[in-house]
Amino acid sequence: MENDRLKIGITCYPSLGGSGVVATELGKLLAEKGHEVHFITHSIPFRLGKFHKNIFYHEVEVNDYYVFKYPPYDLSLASKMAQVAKMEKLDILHVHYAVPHAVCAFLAKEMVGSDLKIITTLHGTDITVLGQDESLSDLIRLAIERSDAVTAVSKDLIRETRDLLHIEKPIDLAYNFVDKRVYYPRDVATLRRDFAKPDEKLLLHISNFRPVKRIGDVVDVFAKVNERVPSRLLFVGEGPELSKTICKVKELGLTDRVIFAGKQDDVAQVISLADVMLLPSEKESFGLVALEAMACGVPTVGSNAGGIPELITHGETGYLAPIGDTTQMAEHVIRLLSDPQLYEAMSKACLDRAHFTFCNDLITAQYEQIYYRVLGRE
Ligand code: GMT
Repeated sequence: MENDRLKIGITCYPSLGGSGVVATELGKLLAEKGHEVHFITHSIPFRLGKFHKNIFYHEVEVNDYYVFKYPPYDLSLASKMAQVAKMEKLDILHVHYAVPHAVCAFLAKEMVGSDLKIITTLHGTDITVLGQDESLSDLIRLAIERSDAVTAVSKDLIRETRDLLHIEKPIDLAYNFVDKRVYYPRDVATLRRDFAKPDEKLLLHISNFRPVKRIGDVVDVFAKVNERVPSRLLFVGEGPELSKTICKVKELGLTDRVIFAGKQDDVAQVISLADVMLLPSEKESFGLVALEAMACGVPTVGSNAGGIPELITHGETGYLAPIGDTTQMAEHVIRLLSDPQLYEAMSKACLDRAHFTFCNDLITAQYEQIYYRVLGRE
């Protein structure tokens, strides 16, 4: 129905990890369903890919006038949001992160009027920011309270947001998702020979190498596994902990067995090379990379932090252990890699769970329902 076609503005960090990926993929899927999607960001989202007739991009330019000690990005973003909302007659502004994006959306709505509805998706980072600067709590609370709807990517994040910010407002649960047309087990038999010998297993870790990812634990788990099961470790991504990790690998005499591949675009192909994904994070509101692995039939072994247990069912689609317990994590990996029947069953369970529970169609429909609800068009 023409009436159902929405005009949706999306703001996210276009170059940042899981939240940027989810926001961009959601925009692409909404556009495929016939909605008009306007990305309002400081640069083109890195996963935007091919040109699509329903997708528009509006660049936020920051005024670097010399009286400003700090160029006011947030104000430029709020003005751009208001400008695009008026010009394109947006129904919805869907922002990812309360600070600063929901605050900017709130300002934009003040400029445009109450017909513009704001949806804020929390990815956990606001809570991390709060941990570093408590003075921001009133601002984060305002951004959440003034949104027309708020979603979070796990039950754990909803609980944490309520506990830390004392928010009464309902928060919808909308899990992250993967596009099943992109994330499936790829045929990488030939490529795999470049990374591991036929009798070796390949362990994988993908992240932005922030301290919260506990990369040292990845190396420790690998070292323990490699003593019993000949293996290699593939690291994808880069960030603040990279050089420390390279040093640790060297100290443990594992340089020949560890590959640092840096940032990679074709994540599904890289994941398909691996036997196990390692995710021993200290904090993880969801753990999108574990879902990407699951959708390629690769089980994750990691910590039980935050929302990870909502994604990975211990013993069915992977194994979880307390944060920092690298011995238990290594034992799980060894058991999994030493039992082909167990591995096959788990890999199949991964595919089923990813495609049924975290499927793009399901979650996109959930977001659409929220949009129609706030617009009173249910
Ligand atoms: O984990 C990061 O460092 C990146 C961060 C982001 O903003 O993209 O990830 C957060 O959002 C992802 C998408 O919802 C989640 O899958 C990650 O678990 C979450 N990271 C943390 O909670 C540490």
